[in-house]
Amino acid sequence: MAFPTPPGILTQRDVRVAELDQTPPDALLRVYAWMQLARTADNRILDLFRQGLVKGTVTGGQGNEGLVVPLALLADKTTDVVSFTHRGFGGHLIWSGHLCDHLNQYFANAASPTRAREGNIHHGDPSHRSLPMISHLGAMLSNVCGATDSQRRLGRPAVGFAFFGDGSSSTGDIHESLNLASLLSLPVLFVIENNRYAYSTPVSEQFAAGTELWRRAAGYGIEGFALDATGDVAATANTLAAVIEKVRATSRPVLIEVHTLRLRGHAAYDTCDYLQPGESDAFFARDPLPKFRAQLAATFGAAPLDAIDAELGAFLEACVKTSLATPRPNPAGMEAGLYAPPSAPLPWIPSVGSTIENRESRIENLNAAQALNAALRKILTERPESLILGQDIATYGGAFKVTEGLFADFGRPRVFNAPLAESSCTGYCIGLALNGHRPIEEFQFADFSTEAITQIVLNAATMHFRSGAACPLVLRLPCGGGLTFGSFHSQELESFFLAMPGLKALYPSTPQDAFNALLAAYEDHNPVLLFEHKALYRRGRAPVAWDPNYRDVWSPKKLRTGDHATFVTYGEMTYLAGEACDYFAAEYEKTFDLFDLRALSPLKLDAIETSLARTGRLIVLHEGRLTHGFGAELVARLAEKHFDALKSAPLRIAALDLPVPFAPELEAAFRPTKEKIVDRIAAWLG
Ligand SMILES: Cc1ncc(C[n+]2csc(CCOP(=O)(O)OP(=O)(O)O)c2C)c(N)n1
Ligand SMILES: [Mg+2]
Repeated sequence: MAFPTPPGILTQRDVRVAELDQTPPDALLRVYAWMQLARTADNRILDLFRQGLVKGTVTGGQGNEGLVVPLALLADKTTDVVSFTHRGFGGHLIWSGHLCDHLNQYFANAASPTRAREGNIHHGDPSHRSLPMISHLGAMLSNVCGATDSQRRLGRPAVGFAFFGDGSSSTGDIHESLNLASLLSLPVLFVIENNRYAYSTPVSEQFAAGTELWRRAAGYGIEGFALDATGDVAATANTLAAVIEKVRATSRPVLIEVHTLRLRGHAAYDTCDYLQPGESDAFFARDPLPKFRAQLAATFGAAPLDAIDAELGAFLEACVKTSLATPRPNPAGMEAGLYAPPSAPLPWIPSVGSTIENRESRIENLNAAQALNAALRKILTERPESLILGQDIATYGGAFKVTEGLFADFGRPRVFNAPLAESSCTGYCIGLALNGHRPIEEFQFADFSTEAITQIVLNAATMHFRSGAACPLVLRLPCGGGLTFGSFHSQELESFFLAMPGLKALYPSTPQDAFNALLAAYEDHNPVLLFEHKALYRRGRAPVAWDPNYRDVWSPKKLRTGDHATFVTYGEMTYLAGEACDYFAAEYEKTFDLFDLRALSPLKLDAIETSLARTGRLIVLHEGRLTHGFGAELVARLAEKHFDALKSAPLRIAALDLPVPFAPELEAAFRPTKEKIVDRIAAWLG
């Protein structure tokens, strides 16, 4: 459907600093027009919500235009990075797209930029570096850090704009992101939209240490200051222009606390009964828009402003009409949209290494840690968009020495130590990935990935579904027990993560599969969890060769052939399962089809199904806990489909439903061991 032609004044989306000082200051009319459009459109959306035509939560930006509009006009939309908050409608209008695009988002219709899969103001335009927000406040800051760094790594003089409210300033991600930006010297302008409320809670109930939030900047070694965006718009624009240029020139982050307003309460449904008598009137008295209009009328006369208002009003109504007439969304294709489309194989040099000397398909005798190291080295050598980060991975080579030597050979900024900030580091990786880099993040232990749960399962994993943008990340997760590391360094988290949609997951069990899995995960356009069992890192060496079929690691591998049952496992358990198979072949003359699953998401069960249809018996073994464990899904899927072929109830062998206990005797009782596996299967065989 054709969109109405915008009024001429909206064809310009930029204001240059020099324009602010011109006489007469024509650029200020442009600032006014965008502020007025943002205000009237926000008000119109509120009306449409009340009419039942807009669903969800309508959190208007009325009162925040004095900040967001000048800033968005001053930003370099061809280079800079932004993530607006739920008060940033005016910024969205300026950054990219047509008013109809943004209204389509609110109407959640077929033309919505999120394909109606996300609502309210949770859209952006990743291809123009406007990063779509998730509800979880604080989460977007590190994404802005990553995408801005990505721009700088590509040689573009970008500035990132990371907005957050006074309420959001209490989240842990804010601290992590400010520290990370300072540490990495990222040119990000952190903007606190302090409207003195978080929903109904005033700042006095949010902070004990006063409300001069900008003073926190000193704690991060960065500049900070306060700014009132409810006063003179031109003065605000001048201050913003200066700080933007400073950040651009110095590549140092700055924190500004902007005093702003939330004229219509938190959201359309807000009763506002927590406000003091007269407080709302006082907000409206500080509203910058009428003051700005009066100031411009004094310079230009009322006529040009009246003309702008009339044109904008007509345009807004025409856009509402167009968007309302756009068809409702169609659920067809929704499931296919979960993942980014398949990637073409990268043009890898066909060898384990990448140097001129070893370009033939040489076979190396490596343990799994060395195989992963070789794959990382290959990726860093051949793929300029790659970088790796994690705690202690640089000089030290990582807790398990998987990254040994890489820092020495590739240096910063390709290989660097991350601070203990899993959430912001993962968010930073998301930002990098959205801008074309392909980061590989090592978690020191898989257990610590719970610190980044929002970024992994709600942000990265949902990215393609809701925004259409690819988010290629590899998250390396040293997992598993048996090493007397206790509850917080031994867990198997696959079913925990994979209960959420949008993640891929590989769990290699051999050095060759580890090498292949890292290449396959790296070139995938989606976030991929790479589970690396710690006990397998040094379990023994095996030949690792260049394997042109490295992508086969996305399918199960048949390890043994037999008749009596189909035995499915993965990770370290493949070795115990193999020993159990030997035992039953020798002692019971019973043989099993044994499969190493390798890919936990997406599941490709065809070969296993064919086997099950033949054997009629299913054994599933995994190291993680039984209840809600990965085996529950496998058994359910396979039994649902092949119920008629089953000759007996499937057998699930897993860990006890307990935290991982510490002492070796207790851990042995907790985990599947060869003896327990044999006993369970023997009892099952009857
Ligand atoms: C982490 C998180 N906790 C709770 C919420 C629910 N919530 C949505 S908006 C909001 C208030 C946010 O206040 P502030 O950051 O000051 O932004 P404002 O709405 O005032 O612009 C809350 C509590 C959320 N979105 N994210
Ligand atoms: Mg607030």
